[in-house]
Amino acid sequence: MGLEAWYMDGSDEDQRKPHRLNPNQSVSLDELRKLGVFYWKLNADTYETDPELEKIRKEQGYSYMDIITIERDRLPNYEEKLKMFYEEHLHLDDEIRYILEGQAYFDVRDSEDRWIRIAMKKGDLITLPAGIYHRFTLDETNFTKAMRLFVGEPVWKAYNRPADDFDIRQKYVASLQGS
Ligand code: KMT
Ligand code: NI
Repeated sequence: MGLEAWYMDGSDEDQRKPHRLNPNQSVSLDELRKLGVFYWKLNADTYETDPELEKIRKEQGYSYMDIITIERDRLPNYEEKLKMFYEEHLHLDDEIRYILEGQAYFDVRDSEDRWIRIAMKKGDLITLPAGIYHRFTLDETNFTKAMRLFVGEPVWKAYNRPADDFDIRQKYVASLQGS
């Protein structure tokens, strides 16, 4: 299959839990595409020499890459960073992440401002468009190792919501019309 995604419940319980609705309301790759979210499945065991990854990087212009391990005692300022990652925010550029080990959730807002939770597992590469409101959390396994890709020199700056007046936000919202 592909990637699993679903609409979230509104409970304040632990962010690391799945937060599925009951009954579950899943979200297809097609629906994600309409939001500008794109996905590839790769073989993470061979990421260092994978021609498929090379092809994507070349075609998409992902010249920059680094690897981040998100785990207590491995990531400096772990608690603080996780808190930041889970604040609803946007970036001026696409956010591109490839899960090499472990798993995690990316949450994105749909066109009606509902939260969609995207379960990312080993081998999943995702791109979130510039201007989309989103957030990130580990799941209950508390560990992931991810490749961060970027077009040119990376800019990690996040703008927390509300950032509705930003050009990139307006451009993103306009891109949703008629799709
Ligand atoms: C972001 O901007 O939300 C992040 O970089 C999330 C953590 S990277 C796996
Ligand atoms: Ni982000």
